[in-house]
Amino acid sequence: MKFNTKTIHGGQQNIDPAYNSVMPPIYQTTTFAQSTPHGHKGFDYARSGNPTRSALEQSLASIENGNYGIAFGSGLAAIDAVLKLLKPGDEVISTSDLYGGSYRLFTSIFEKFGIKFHFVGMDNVAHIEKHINENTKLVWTETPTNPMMNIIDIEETAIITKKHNLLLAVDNTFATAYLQTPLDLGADIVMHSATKYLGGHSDVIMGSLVVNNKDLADQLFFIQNASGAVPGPQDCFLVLRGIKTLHVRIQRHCENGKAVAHYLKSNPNVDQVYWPGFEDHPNHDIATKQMKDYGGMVSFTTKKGTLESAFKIVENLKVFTLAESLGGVESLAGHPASMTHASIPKKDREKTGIVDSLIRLSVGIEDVEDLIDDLKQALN
Ligand code: P1T
Repeated sequence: MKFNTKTIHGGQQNIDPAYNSVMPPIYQTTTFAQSTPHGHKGFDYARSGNPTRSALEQSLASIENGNYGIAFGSGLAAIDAVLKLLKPGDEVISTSDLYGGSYRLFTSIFEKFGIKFHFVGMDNVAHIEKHINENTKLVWTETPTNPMMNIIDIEETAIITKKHNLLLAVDNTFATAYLQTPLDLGADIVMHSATKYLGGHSDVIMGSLVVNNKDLADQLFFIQNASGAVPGPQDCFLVLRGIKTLHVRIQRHCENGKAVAHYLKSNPNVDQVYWPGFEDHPNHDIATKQMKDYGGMVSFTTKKGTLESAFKIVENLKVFTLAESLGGVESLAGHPASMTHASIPKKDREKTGIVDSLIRLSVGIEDVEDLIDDLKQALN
């Protein structure tokens, strides 16, 4: 099956043996009757498993070209489950440019439990190897990164992690499986904030992991049940519905993202524009190699370079909504330094380029002329 067909049919065979409904029923139940207390086959308690969740998990596995999909109550809950594979004393090498909430989870929660994190600029993968020692267990990447749109070479990173017998996890939230499939490039775990493009309509918080290896899947399913951060069946239904239009939505996000990025570059009040489709983007060639297109996320700084100049723009936008999050059909604008990345200390934030005048756009699928007109008036 090719990708677009998989978004609709992948893993969806025999989803309703009772009535053959085309979409899976929403099994709104906490528990399932058992015929015997021992040796029961099938679903029992709904934290451990639910048929609507299973239908979604099979869809997730199918679109990411993996064997096992595992759904969680949020993207952070999915990342939390990956870190629970580790034990005190273990070390993680993470990209230094990543979602602020991932950074906060690493430093405010897991450091307390004795896990050590090294934050490294991974736009050059040679930087990774310098931090590997006998305690290193996991390399955590995000590509394109949030919000600087840096591109990390997944294939080259996987060569390093395989050589040193480390797990490689890729946060694929910005690209989605439509643009890149990290497992095919050698990653062990692909993670999503399904809240974003997979759900696609800004109406559900969810996270997911997809893996190929059975032992790893068993450990993660164990953590999913034992820690209990599972999504409800209504939310699973919504994400499953979102995935069915993922390919058409992402195509339009990419078209509109490209037009907005080029418009911003031509605006005299804009300084830098961060979008991997530009030929002068530092890792444009890697983006072209590993992605089908360049995505709908664009960040930029103002010529004035001040916090006030960025605030004025995001407050004046009318079609773009000033809000956290991304990946929905509607365009959103955010100010990373005071919103999504406020939990990263200012000096660390600025090292990666998250300066006070940086604005991040999640370009939606409205008519692009309306988006550009809106930016034109707000940037005036
Ligand atoms: O919000 P949640 O579903 O828990 O996902 C966390 C997360 C993980 N990884 C990436 C790359 C993300 O962008 C996010 C969430 N990001 C936002 C809310 C945001 O506006 O950037």
